[in-house]
Amino acid sequence: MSPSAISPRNSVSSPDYSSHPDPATFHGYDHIKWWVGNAKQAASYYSTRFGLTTFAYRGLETGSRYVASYVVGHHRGGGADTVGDQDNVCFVFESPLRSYKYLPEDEPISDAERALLRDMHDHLERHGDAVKDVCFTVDSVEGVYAHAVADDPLAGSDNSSNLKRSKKVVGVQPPTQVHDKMYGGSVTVAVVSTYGDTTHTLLNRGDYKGPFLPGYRAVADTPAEAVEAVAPTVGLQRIDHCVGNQDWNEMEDACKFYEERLGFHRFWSVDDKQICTDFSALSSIVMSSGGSNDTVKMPINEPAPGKKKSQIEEYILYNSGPGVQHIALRTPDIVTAVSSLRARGVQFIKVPPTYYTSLRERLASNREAVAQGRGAPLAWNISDEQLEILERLNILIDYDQGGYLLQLFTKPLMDRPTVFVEIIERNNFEGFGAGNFKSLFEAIEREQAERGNL
Ligand code: TYF
Ligand code: FE
Repeated sequence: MSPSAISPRNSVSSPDYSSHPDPATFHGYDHIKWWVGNAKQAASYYSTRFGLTTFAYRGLETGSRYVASYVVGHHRGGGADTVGDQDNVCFVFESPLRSYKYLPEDEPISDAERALLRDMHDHLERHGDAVKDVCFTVDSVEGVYAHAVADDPLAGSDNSSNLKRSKKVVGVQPPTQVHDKMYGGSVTVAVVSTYGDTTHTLLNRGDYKGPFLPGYRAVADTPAEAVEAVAPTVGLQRIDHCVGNQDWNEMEDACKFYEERLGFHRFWSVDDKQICTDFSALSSIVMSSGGSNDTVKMPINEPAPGKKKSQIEEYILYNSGPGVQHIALRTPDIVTAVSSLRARGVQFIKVPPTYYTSLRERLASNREAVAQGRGAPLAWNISDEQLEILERLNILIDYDQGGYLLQLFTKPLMDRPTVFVEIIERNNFEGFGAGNFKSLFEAIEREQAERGNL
């Protein structure tokens, strides 16, 4: 089918919040935590390539004996009012500082620290460098957690609810208040598990006054400042959405988790007839936190039958199961962002020149139809000069009558073809680039072929 025939707007169903906890309780993404083999180098990579800074740290120097943790994002003075306020991009990179298997017998380590070391090493063995946790800021950590873990099989809470839920245990860490000695104030956190080994931290920053979270210290990132002094500004604004890949026939259960346990609703969906190339297909449902703002969007993908191995199957193979596939970072100016990211050595997926030929044809036929009195003019305009710039930077465009989005996808960011980043600029368009799916997936398939994966 012609790609632009799917209008995301038409598929947005009106949410029904009647049986769910107040969805307005989700304020947005606070940060995304990665478990990696070498957090020091990963932090340096994401700060210097993506124009971010390491602004908080926890490790041997701060009394953290088993885990090193670097907080990378925009440092704008610190404190609860600047971190986690949605107008921010924040990644946390963590690595184990010690072996799990080869600790000395008399190592003075707590059971909790030992379990964490084991989980980190298991995660690294199974997934490689990967996203571990997507943290949301919420009004009531207790309220969201209690609803999420109600009738958890092992959590011991009441099973009288008539929600038919999976047998999976969702509660990982019950709501806990954590005080910070150095900066003062406390936060409330809880953790629930979602698809694969991925978790969601629920966070309320309370009256905490420090740079990130209790236990962290503010740090200056002299190396990133040195790069910033010579490299062009990127201008990433916030996390727009974060997508999870599922294995065959697992999408529905993953979506039900967000509906039943977190009170999300289905914002938009496409099936495998709509997202396909000649060789592969996938289905996708966008889960959203709802409320007045829909600030948290967690799209869920699953593979669908095709002639060759789809990008989702390749991901599932190399990630050894479900996990976070891509993180979309929003910018108000994608031309500046992508020019700067390219100048900093970030590599993007390539679409062929025919993509722009066909886009120009579609725009021209719309203008012709309007001139002949058939159909309404688009509410926006991209000039020929702007189109040329977008083509030169290989940026993708999707649109409807009312608005448009500009987007571009990096190549996988690690050796395993697993996680990548999307750069996105939205102009009165809340959709998900359906008009680009075919060209994008064909471009991804060409890269897959280079990896010998078709
Ligand atoms: O925002 C978007 O357009 C993307 C599209 O495997 C997408 O989420 C969907 C599935 C996929 C890669 C990109
Ligand atoms: Fe996306």
